Amino acid sequence: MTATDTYLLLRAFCDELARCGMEQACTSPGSRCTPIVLSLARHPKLRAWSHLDERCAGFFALGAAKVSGHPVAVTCTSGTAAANLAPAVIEAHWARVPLIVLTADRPPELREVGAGQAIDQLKLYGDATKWFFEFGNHEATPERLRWARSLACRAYWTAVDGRRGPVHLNFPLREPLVLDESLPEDATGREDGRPWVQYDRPAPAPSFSGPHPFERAVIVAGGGEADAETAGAIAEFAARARIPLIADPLSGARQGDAAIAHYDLLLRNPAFAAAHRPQFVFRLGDLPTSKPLRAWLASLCDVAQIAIGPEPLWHDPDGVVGMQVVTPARALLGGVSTAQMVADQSGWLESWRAADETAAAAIDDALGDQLSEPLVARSLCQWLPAGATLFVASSMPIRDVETFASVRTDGPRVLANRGANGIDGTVSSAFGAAAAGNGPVVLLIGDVALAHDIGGLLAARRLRLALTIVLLNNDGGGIFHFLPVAGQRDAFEEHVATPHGLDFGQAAELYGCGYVRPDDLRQLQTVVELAIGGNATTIVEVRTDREQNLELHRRVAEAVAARLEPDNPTAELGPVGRSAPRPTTSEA
Ligand SMILES: Cc1ncc(C[n+]2csc(CCOP(=O)(O)OP(=O)(O)O)c2C)c(N)n1
Repeated sequence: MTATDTYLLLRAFCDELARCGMEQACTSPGSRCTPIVLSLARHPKLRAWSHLDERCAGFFALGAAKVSGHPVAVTCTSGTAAANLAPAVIEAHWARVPLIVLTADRPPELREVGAGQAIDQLKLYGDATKWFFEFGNHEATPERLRWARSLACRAYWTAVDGRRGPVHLNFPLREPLVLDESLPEDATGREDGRPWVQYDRPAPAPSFSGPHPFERAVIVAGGGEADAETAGAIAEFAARARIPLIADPLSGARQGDAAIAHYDLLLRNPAFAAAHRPQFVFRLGDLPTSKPLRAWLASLCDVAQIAIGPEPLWHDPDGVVGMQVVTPARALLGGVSTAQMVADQSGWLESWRAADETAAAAIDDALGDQLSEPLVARSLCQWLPAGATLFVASSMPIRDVETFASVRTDGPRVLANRGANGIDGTVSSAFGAAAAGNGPVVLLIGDVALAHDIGGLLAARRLRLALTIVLLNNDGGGIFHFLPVAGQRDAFEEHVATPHGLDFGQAAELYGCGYVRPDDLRQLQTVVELAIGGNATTIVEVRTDREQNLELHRRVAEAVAARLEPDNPTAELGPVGRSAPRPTTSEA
């Protein structure tokens, strides 16, 4: 077996991934991975993005796969390099994002004998991958080349079929790792650029045998199935059926006449929650983050709750879902006849809508026009054009976008890494989204998350990618002020809030990014508009204060409660009493 055999097999394998529809790959340097890196980089139909850090490479691939909808390959050398892909692989598993992970490895004779960079890479990512395969070492016979092509198709189709997710192939590679001769022309693929194995799973005809008509129904739409057409179809169905649509921005469905934006603040109010008790709940996609929404759904244990999606997600921590309808929401909703809907809902939707508008007015009054974390989140969702992508970091940014974004039909696409809710890799994922998409990408991120993936900024200069990074810098983890741990004064600041005092202007300089610090809302709008119209990466820093942020969230919740119940301005605020909205504690 020669280097030529290795390269012929890898060329056929990568060619097949491209024929199936893969457009992008991420590489990282090393010796052992050289044949894989070169095979990906040299394929004329693949765009290979080079990274120094495997953790960044993995998260970049994840962002690119989210935006393109196609699997993205990521490769690295052996040893801890492969372990550094684990956070992105785990996120991809939980978020149902197709990745094709190609790790280079020592051949068997160099394992467990003291050779360098040799760790156990077999099934390294455990159950986080849908499929693991050890490629082995082979001569590039016609049979083996066909097998390599078929194997690549299997990797691709496995990643996208059913519940999407990552697959892992491990390649033991023997020296020599570079070619000593040039490869012959490749004539081993099928004609017309077709994949070796085409794959078809005909969609089942949609039929809905669930309960109907849907009197006093609500739809809860979360992230996960967020292609624009599905989101539009959900919004259109809800408007037609007069069903309130509780839409997480990650669903893309916070649009149209039935969308309810401020459910987090509305459902804090027990009187509202009780008066708006539904008879049916249709749950689409992931469970949204909002704690009051989750608590409300959990309290509806005697209500018919029906989860609908192309695969069962089991997002039901409280065991209240009574039916799983396994079909794409879009196909199903399109098949529901008007006879199954109730024409007269006696003001059901109107009542939700009126409350939502009341909440929106209260929010606007309480926030005013002073730069604050909620106002930045709300404003970005109002300003960004259709065609833009807003990538939102975990912690308070995702919660503020969920709580404060308005209903908007031509809004930006909202993406986040919410599979495992990590703050890691967010900068890299946003760059991946910028690499794979067409429109401008804006990243809304806290300072700890930015510091965590500061190396991701390398993509700005090395890969010449444009990203507008709106940084909410409260010098630490602001989310923790909302949690009981904030009372543990002896250790809170140092060990939980973790202020760092970083000067992000210097980071911008180091990584070759633009840097602006707007003073007010109008300036922020101007710099964001300029930045998204340009072709460079810019950090737009907004300084905030963690304590004041907590206080502001509390004031907004009070303002909404007072507006909903004008006779009782000190009304109970729901699960968190009179304190500010609380994040899901188990997560932070
Ligand atoms: C990889 C990872 N490590 C730790 C956490 C726990 N965590 C949740 S939020 C948070 C702080 C985030 O701070 P920042 O990004 O500044 O946002 P803010 O809380 O100020 O909104 C941390 C450490 C996590 N979610 N993921």
